Amino acid sequence: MKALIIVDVQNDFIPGGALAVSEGDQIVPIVNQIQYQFDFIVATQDWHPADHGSFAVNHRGKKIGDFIDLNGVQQILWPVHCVQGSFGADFHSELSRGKWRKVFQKGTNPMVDSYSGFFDNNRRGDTGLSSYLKENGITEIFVCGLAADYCVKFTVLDGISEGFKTHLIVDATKAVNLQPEDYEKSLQEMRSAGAILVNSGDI
Ligand code: VGL
Ligand code: ZN
Repeated sequence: MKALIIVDVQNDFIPGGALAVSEGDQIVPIVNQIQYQFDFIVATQDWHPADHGSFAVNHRGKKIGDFIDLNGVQQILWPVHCVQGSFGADFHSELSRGKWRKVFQKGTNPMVDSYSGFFDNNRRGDTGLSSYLKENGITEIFVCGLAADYCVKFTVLDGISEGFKTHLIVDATKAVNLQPEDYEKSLQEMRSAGAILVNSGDI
């Protein structure tokens, strides 16, 4: 059985938000449309405490975009975003949520970032998403949301390594593009790892 995973469609990743993904709002009607094709839908939510180690303000003398070592894992520093309970952490107001089975929150441990909806960046923390899908007979996943070059990419890569037949819905994602080529590179990386790239109209 197939499942749709909607990654981090939250106000802070939408134009006007703290970590805005350009044109991020344009995927919302597409994601709403896709949901009609699925009986099994889950979402992920970036959900950081204010003292999270990925925020540049929490490191004296560091700025956004700098790299640090965060407990042995290389970490790029971000603006403050998706703080638990804030407006920025909320889902986009026009995103349909009526069919969602469960929301998996991630990035709650201040000592490690978590891009993937499955595991922390050090692969120790587990959100429970993989076992939840497997317990429900899911063998095939379709991933969409924000951002293509971070949380969507790592969710796709972990989905493959967890043994799911994994699809990326290309027209239902947008990239941060810290470097202009990051979007293309991440598509390439997902494709070579075994992801199937589809458009929403093909599902
Ligand atoms: C994300 C950077 C930091 C994402 C989350 O959802 O892609 N990117 N936190
Ligand atoms: Zn984050």
